[in-house]
Amino acid sequence: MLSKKIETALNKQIRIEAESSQIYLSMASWSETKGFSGIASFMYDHADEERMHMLKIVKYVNERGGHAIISDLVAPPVSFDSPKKMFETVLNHEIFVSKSINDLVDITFSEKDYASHNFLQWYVAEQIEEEATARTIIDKINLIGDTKSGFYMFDKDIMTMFPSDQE
Ligand code: OFO
Repeated sequence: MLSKKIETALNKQIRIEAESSQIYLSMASWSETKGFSGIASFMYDHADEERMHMLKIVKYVNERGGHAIISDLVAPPVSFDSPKKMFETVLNHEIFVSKSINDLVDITFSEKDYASHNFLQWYVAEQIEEEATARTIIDKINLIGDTKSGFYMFDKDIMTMFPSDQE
């Protein structure tokens, strides 16, 4: 059985993961309207991944005798100055999510809830990967600079560089 404190913290994380999914969906839509179809596919896939992150917690909370709450969400930004700015937003967002997961892990220690601690290890590893992906993409964009042909190649290659793991 989950303690109230853990249940509340996990419900907060459910909301954060759902908002992450909406942020990536909004980025996908913006990219698609700008003709960046490769970046759009990457973002659509990522929106699905974030939904899976959310669902895993929903199921876990209910399985442990809590009640997963599906709440309203803060609307994501709808447009971005450039792909580079957009990926900087991704990185900052993932750093924020990592902090939230770390705070959650801290709470599992103070509540002596080792099952939840164990459950969250997957998220700890996933956050390392997500931050690294965003950093790598920003590095690549910096390498390309502002050239149209470079961006054309980048847009074509992004899905092969970062295939979706659907998690
Ligand atoms: Fe759920 O990993 Fe990104 O936000």
